[in-house]
This record gives sequence, structure tokens and C-alpha cells, in this order.
Amino acid sequence: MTAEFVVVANRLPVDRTTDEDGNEAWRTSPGGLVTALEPVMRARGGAWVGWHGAPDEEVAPFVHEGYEVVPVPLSGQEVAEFYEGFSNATLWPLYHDTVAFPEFHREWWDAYVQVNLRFAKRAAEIASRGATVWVQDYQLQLVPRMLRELRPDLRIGFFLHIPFPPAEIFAQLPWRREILEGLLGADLVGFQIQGGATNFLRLVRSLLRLPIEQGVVRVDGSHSSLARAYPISIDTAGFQALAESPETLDEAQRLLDDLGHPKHVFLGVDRLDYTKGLRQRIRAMGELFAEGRLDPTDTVFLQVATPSRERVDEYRRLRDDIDLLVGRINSQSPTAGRPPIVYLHRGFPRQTMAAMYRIADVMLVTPLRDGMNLVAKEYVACHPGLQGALVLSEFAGAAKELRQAYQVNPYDLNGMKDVFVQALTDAPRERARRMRSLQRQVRTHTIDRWATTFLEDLSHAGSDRNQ
Ligand code: ADQ
Repeated sequence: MTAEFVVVANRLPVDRTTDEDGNEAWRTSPGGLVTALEPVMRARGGAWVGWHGAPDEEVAPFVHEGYEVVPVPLSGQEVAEFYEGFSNATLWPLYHDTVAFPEFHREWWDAYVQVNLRFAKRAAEIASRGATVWVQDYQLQLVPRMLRELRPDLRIGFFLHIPFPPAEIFAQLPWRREILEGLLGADLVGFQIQGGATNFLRLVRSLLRLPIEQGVVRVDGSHSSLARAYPISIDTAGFQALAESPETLDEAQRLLDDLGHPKHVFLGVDRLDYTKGLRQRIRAMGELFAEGRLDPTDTVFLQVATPSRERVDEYRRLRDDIDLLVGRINSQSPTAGRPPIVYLHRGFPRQTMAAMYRIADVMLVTPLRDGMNLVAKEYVACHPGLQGALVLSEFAGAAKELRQAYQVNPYDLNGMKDVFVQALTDAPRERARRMRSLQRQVRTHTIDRWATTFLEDLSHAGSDRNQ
């Protein structure tokens, strides 16, 4: 089997489930990258190359939702060194402004090189002659160059879902040249915001001393690589339809019943990750309750946090910190009824998420650093009418597009507290004015447009092909 369109990502978009009778099935998995790319794959068909999530196991390719799923095996040690180590304890904190300390270990790097090569080889086997291969995200930054060496006939795109850091931070990386050279194997390197593309080009100029003209890096005589921003988005119409379905309306009603019909609902929805600014957000809400600026008898803060990367130390610490913080705030609440913070540490079906977005008067999206943040856009798509309010960190990529959100600096607790209250109490006209502008943005800039623009540019970018 070969394919004309191949997506390569660290994880496949499916998780294996086993029912009571021991039957195995594959179901679409949650997470930002999958939410964004799965609709693209369903529409285009092709093949998706990625790890299936279980170490030390070979799984044969299979068809899911009309496209080919091609599993790449990882050993237990590779999961520890390539995935939990270099990807999530070196690159992830480094690329997010070092909000946690990145760890540098030479064995982790060796595993990163080895696994990237395996992905490149698998993609090279699957791609048909002259095919388009779209490599995703920070775990696979060496794949574009490796793949080009194996298959110069391919058209190779790369998209980075997380921020690309400023030179001062990136320069810490002992393997900085290799990463830049790896990315430059692509004909088109896409970033969430222009700042990422600019950081990248500046580094290419200063460290590799390659000529650049209008975002195009001349890598060698036959190959050039374009760096540009493509802000990712969501299936806006799909989310909107889901939010308006009778089942979602019922579910929203049930949620309100469970919460005791509060007058005001604040909502947070995140993977449990230290980049998402949960500590700061929860402290700010806790203080507002403690100071009586929010009344726990009529206001609730619903915080949903999906478990994430629980084998990485920093994430375990975060989980304990949040449990402690929420417990302390709730135990000090003057009311005996429902606690002021309802904290749910698990994943939910998309429909439940849509129901939550529906009932939230104020949506709190306050990451310390975030490539884009799809939750902000999902809220705008799902919340009915014009009376919702989106509070958005200026350090999320989405802040560049959603300019009419109530923007905050998540490091400034007093500033955040004031804006949280303002978002709830502003005049209806003001809330409607902001919401109208946000809706316009999210309805016109969809995931479909993102993918089409990227792939269209990719079809013109890059090398003189030698087919
Ligand atoms: P993430 O860091 O995962 O994505 P985000 O963009 O917010 O962040 O996407 C999270 C997705 O998971 C959303 O679609 C959300 O609905 C879903 N989700 C969150 N909590 C959930 C829960 N409890 N149950 C079910 N679903 C839940 C990375 C980058 C982002 C970038 C995306 C896409 O870090 O900056 O926007 O990739 O490029």
C-alpha cells in the first residue's frame, strides 16, 4: 500500500479500547493536534503514520474512518527517552519559555535521533512517488531532512503546533544546529504565529549563515525552504452544530442541575500541563471568593483538567499542587453546599465539552505560553448568543487573532482578578460587541481554511524536484 498524502505525527489519532468481553476497538483520541488534523484526514484520505500508544508492541496497519493508519513501534526505553525525556522534558519546557527547567541528556538525544529515523523510514515506505508528506510537531523535527535524503521526490511540509522560542532560549539546546537543519529539510515550515517564523529565520541566519529572502531559506543549490505562519483553528461549523443539538442541550441542563443552578459559571478546560497557567488561575479565583468579590452561593468555577504525561515528574508535581490548592480553597469556603471550585480531573466526550461551553458565562483561558489554544476557539464556536465572555492570556497564540477577548497577563494576579470580574459584570452591549468580533474571526478562519492554505502553499514551495 502506498499513499499520495501522508501525515506523520508522534501519536496516531486513535486509542485502543477493550470492552467487557475483551473485544478491542480503536477510537479517536483527544488532544489539540488530533482535534485539528482528524477532519483534514477524513476529508482527504491517505495514510497517518504514528505510534499507537503501547510500548514494545508491533501493530499491523489498518483502516480507520476512510484512511490508512500505520503504526510505528516504540520500545519501553524509547518511550522513556524519546517521548517522556527529550520531547516532553527537554523540548516542551524549552519551547514554552522555560516555564519549567528543560533537562539535557545525551542519551535522550540519541533516542530522539533513532526514533525520528524510524518515522522517516516508515513514511518513505508508505509515500507514493511525488507524494505530499506532512510532518507534525516538535517530536519529529529531524524527520523532514531524513526523509528528503531518503526520498528527494517527495513534497515535504512541517507544522509546529507549539511556540518556536526566541534565539536566546533556543540557543541553550546543545543540538540546536541539528534541529534547524532537520526542519530545513521541509519545503514549507509552518508556525502558529509570525513570531515563531521570525525566531526561526533569525536563528537560521545567525547559526547556519544561510541566505534568506522573504522568508525563503536557500538551503543548497537545489533546495529551499519557506517559513511562514499558519494559525491553526477548529471545525467551527461542526462544533456549532454539536453545541446546538438536542442531546447537548439536555446535557447542558443536566450539568446545571448537578451544579445547583448557579447564577454565574466560570469555566476552565485544559490538559493538566504547567504551561496552561492553572496554578495562577485557581489562586486568582480563590482570592476572589475569599475576598467576597465573587459569591460562592451563586457563582461556581468549573475547572476540567485532562490527565496528561503522568509519568513525567513535573506533571506529577503539578497534579499534587492543584489537588492541594483546590482542596484548600474549597475547605475555606464559608458555605456548606456546593464548593466554589468544581474540579474534574478526567477527559470528557466532545459533546460534554460543548455542553460546558454552552453554560459558561466566562471562559478562562490563561496559559503562561501556548502555541495557539483551541479551547478558546471552541468556546467562541459553542457558546450561544452574544453574552459569553472569553478571558484570554496574551501569551497564547490565539491572542494574535482573538483581539477582542478580555486579554490578561497570567503572571499578574491582581490584573487577572480585575479582568475576571470585569468580564462577568461588563454591560451587555460591551460583551456583545466583543463576542460578535470573536465569532466573526472563528467562523471565517476554520481548520479547513488552515489545511487548504498550508497545502496550497506547500504545492508551490520548495525545491526544484528531480522526479
Ligand atoms: P494542547 O496543548 O493539547 O494542543 P489545545 O489547543 O487547547 O491544547 O487543545 C486541547 C484539545 O483537547 C481541545 O480540542 C479540547 O477540547 C480537548 N480537551 C481538553 N480537555 C479535555 C477534556 N477534559 N476532555 C476532552 N477533551 C478535552 C497543542 C498546543 C496548542 C495548539 C494545539 C493545536 O499546545 O497550543 O493549539 O496543539 O495545534
